[in-house]
Amino acid sequence: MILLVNPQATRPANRRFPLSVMAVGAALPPHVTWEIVDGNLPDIDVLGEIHGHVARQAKVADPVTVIALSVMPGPQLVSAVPLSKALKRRYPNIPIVWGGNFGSLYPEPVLNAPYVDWLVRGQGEQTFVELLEVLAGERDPKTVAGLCFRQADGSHWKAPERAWLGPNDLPAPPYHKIDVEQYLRPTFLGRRTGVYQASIGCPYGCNFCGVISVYGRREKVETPARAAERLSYLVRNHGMDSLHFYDNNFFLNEQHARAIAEALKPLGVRWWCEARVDALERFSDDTWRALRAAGLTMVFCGAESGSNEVLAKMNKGTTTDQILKAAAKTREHGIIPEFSFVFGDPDEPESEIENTLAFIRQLKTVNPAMELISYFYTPTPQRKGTYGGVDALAGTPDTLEEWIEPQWVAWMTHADPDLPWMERRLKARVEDFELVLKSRFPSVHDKRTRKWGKVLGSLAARRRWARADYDNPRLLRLIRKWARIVPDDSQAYGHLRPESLETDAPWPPAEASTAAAPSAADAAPDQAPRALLVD
Ligand code: B12
Ligand code: SF4
Repeated sequence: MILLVNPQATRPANRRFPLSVMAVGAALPPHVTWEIVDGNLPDIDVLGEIHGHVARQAKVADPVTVIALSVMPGPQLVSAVPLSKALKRRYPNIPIVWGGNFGSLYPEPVLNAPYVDWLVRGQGEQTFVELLEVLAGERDPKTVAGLCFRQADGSHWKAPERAWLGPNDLPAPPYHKIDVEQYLRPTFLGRRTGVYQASIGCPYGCNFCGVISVYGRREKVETPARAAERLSYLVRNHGMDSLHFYDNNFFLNEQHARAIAEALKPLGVRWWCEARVDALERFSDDTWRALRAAGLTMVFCGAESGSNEVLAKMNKGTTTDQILKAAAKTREHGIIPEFSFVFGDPDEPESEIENTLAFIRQLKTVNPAMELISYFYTPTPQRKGTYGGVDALAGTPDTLEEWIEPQWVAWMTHADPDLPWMERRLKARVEDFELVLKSRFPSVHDKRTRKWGKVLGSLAARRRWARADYDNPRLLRLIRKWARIVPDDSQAYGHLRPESLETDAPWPPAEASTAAAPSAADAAPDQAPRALLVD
């Protein structure tokens, strides 16, 4: 049996289908048995679950032969490192495999980790099947594209990348392997929101983006009719009423958008997707109407900056004029736009921040329903180089232990990157702006502020917003604090609790055991830190 593990990446309340491990499992040959262990489920003890599987399978003629983890940069990495160590310590003879975005971007630290045996880079389905052939002694690991490992002399073997397949050539998500009911959760879109990815990659070339580093500048899309057929299963059998598309770039062009609208309309779901402003502003009114009628409720656009020079420097391929036009179109058709901005241009951080803040005000006038998502500039993958006229960024860590230190997690999540050109006062300026804006116009996603807090905050922020005065909004901070609904668990995004990492035993372990039965120590929930979770 193969265990496919999704280490905890988010609060249980925000769990979604673990599509990454579902995709890998779906592609396994029929004779291979497999199970998913999802660390995002409420109250799950991941190690305990794995121990249970290992113990049970040892008694039947189908022992666990591989434990494979999906690892995304950020909090999931923080969960995956101690989990992998604990597993290797407990089961030194079961190969530990990593796949997912982190190792695809940063293979070296994964290959330096003695508790990870194999790394699958890029698309995982075929590579993982071929790895199983390697483990069965049927093939030379060096013949497997996308596979990486430590060689006997300690050097790293990194196979050439694998030519990846589009969604039409891959199996459907295996919903029968998860408890679907556990994952259809309420969101702004509906009471039972699901997730789906109907394309892979992105054809654009924004030079800060991790997607093209993994998939190249290409996108392959699933035929809309095929996607709709898969989704109709969830609507019919599980009452899914809304949907979040994970695609990096949902609409290839207008014709594709129309085909999507036609295929999704009969499902009667409200949906969210990501799109480019240059694609959106070209859509005819008929297409906008068709999308609205098909359930498009919110569209996320990487606006990035209020300056055309900076957009050109990012190789974004869009202009501020296109952003404004997309905002106007969404208003006209009653669709909420989410615009994300990246603050902290290395060359002129201060003037660029002011410029972008002024642009966001303008956007808010064009479409008052717009939602703001803000990030701080963090080139991915990090490159050594000259930024803002100074040599900066020493490159990324060589070990996973360093990667899970707070400053690197902050960098991976774009939340609080420690960058030489991004002074604290500039960061505070952006945060204060965001607080004034979000107090004045509470976000539709905000379920954590009590209703009275939203009303009070909006009133208290009125004058500041009108005067563009964002400096140190102490009263708004207080209102936000008072009106906060205490989350139903104690996990908070961005709060790295050092003690949860300190409980992590040193590596290598003093002694390793091959026993299959779980021990109380291994089952301790603190092995996988639950502190750093996405909100
Ligand atoms: C879902 C998702 C999340 C969810 C994760 C839910 C979960 N895992 O349970 C949540 C909301 C938690 C999340 C958070 C973040 N995410 Co995220 N996320 C995504 C998203 C939208 C979809 C991923 C997905 O499921 N795709 C569908 C599956 C089928 O594809 P896949 O994951 O790529 O898996 C394939 C391969 O990677 C590989 N593979 C993956 N796992 C494994 C495991 C094994 C064993 C093998 C063999 C292969 C393998 O094979 C799979 C099939 O081909 C992607 C964007 C995208 N469309 O890819 C961003 C993305 C992965 N996220 C990203 C980022 C940056 C983040 C955050 C850091 C953002 C932030 N500011 O906080 C956080 C922190 C991550 C964390 N918590 O650890 C970036 C990563 C790029 C980068 N910089 O490296 C992406 C690409 C978005 C982007 N456009 O920049 N995210
Ligand atoms: S459009 Fe989005 S996904 Fe595509 S390269 Fe640019 S930032 Fe990345």
